[in-house]
Amino acid sequence: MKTTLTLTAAAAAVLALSIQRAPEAQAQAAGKITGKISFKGTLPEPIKIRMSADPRCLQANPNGTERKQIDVSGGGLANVIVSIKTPVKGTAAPLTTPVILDQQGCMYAPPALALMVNQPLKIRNSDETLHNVHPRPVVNAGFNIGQPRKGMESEKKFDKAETIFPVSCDVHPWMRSYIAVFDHPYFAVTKADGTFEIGNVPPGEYEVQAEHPTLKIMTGKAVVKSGGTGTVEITFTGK
Ligand SMILES: [Cu+2]
Repeated sequence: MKTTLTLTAAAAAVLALSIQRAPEAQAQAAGKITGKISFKGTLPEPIKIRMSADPRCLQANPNGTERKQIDVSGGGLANVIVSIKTPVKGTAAPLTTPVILDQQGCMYAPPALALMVNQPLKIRNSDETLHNVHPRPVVNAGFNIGQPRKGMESEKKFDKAETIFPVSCDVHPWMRSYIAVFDHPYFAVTKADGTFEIGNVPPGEYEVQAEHPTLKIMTGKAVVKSGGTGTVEITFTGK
């Protein structure tokens, strides 16, 4: 009887110690995924834009402008929306900081953006002319709003995850941006040099997806160790 009691007390002590130590031993620090998305192949000619249809737009771009469908700098591909494709354990906090879609010089800035479900999209008119904002999602509800004056802002949200879809302006048919919506916060848009960083990623092995507005979806793999950086390089190829 006495032996049993002693053992029980020892077991309890071990148990208490393990409970005390458990959070530290199991703590897995979030890491990140970084990398570069590249493009190899023949680049299509940029779309030439003449803005004579709207005197205010013409004033902002007297010599016209152009929009690159595939924007490559030093081999790096800009405006690629990179995200984790495989499910991520745990529930990530929603993103609440608004993402801005600006209309400036009768062009959209940025040319591509990504949002988490229900993250605010702030649409701004920085031009002295009428713009109308017309996203064309398939899964989410679309909308079509006019912004007749400079300085106007509208806030919108998309409540479902959806792959990349276009936004256009019915007044200025050359205007184009692209939006993707995710049900998690693990995404980023590549910078001008094709690089990206997805932060606060729990340790794990991930399939990484790269979506470009006019190219087919590509994937890669990244491994994130506790507190570490997983890297992935994905190359799109043209015709
Ligand atoms: Cu417009």
